[in-house]
Amino acid sequence: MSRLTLWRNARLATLTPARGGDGWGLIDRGALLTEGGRIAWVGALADLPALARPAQEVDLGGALVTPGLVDCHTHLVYGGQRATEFEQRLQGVSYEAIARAGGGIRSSVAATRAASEAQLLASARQRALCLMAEGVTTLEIKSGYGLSLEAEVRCLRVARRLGTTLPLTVRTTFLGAHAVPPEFEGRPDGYIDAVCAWLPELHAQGLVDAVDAFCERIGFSPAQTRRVFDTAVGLGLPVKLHAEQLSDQGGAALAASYRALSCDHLEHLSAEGIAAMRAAGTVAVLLPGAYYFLRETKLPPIEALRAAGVPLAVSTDHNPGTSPGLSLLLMASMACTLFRLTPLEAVQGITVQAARALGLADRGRLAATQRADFVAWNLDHPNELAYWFGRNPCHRVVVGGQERTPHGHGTPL
Ligand code: DI6
Ligand code: FE
Repeated sequence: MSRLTLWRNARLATLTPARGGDGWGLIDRGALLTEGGRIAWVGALADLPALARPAQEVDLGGALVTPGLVDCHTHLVYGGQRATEFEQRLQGVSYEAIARAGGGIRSSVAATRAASEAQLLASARQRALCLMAEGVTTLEIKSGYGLSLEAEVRCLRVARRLGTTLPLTVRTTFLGAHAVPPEFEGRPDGYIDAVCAWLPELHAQGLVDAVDAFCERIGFSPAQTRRVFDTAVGLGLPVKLHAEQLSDQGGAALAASYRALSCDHLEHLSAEGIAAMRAAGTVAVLLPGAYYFLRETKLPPIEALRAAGVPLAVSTDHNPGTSPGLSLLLMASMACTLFRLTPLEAVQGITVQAARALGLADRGRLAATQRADFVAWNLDHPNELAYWFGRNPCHRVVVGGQERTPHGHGTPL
């Protein structure tokens, strides 16, 4: 029997431009044919191959359909919250000063260590459901609030568990080099030794898809970052980097020399960093939520990145300290208003370019052989994805060829 499903009566934004078309790749009166978890064919219904004999048909009611959204940078697993620190920052205490005084990331580390695996799973699951309600079908989750082997294992296991129990793909990233934990106070190199020793163990347990570090004055030096990357590359793991968020450490060029999948934040990125990222094909992940919540004023060099042809992704950076937001669509909006991306760039940034930042070439566009992850929206045009905020237009979500339930969170127009 045919395993083909025909999804008809859709207006498609394929993000695969036809010759002479714009980047949206719009197809009116469109249809998708899926086979198992993959897209077998995409086009105008009138062009459906005569040989296609779908076993079932689904009427999408004329809805706008885009690829499933990809949130490529989150710190979703942690204990507690940091609203009091937010109040301190509003009183004028800087994020760096709070970190240096032992608060910041370290306070989330204490709360994470104190939480059970079941508690961490329950809170992270609620956050994942928020992102999923807006059409996220692939989610990256970093560790980095455990900072001991046992607690990092716990956080990565929770991330993996979300991927096996919820209808979405989860990619895990080991961010042991996020901050120096209290037991290594004053001994950052000793802590990096430990991180490098844990990584083979975590990898052997199948818990790590990529390795990240926080290269910053209040994080780790380029030399320390290099040691983490050498260990990752020795295990065949791809790397990415929190680079030039608060200062220019030359982190982007360093990461590019390891063919990093992405460099993230980049407010203080230099021309050399841009050139190195371009040469290495490294994606720039823009995080307007952190820029907004830290009330930053220094913009990432968007125009220079665009001129160099560096791919631009956009993500929530969801975390308790610098970006407690759980709306990828709001990030798309802020990527336009704060960072001056076009709506098309912002939507590419939460789909195809975000997938690229995770090293995933099989998603982010609607095209034959891509994963059958797509979203039907209560919208007329895909540029509205970066336009509305505080409204969820997500109508139906299909993951791996299966409609996800509960799917209806949309507000009818
Ligand atoms: N940069 C960030 O914005 C997050 N981590 C990082 O390296 C913030 C982490 C936190 O403040 O809890
Ligand atoms: Fe981050």
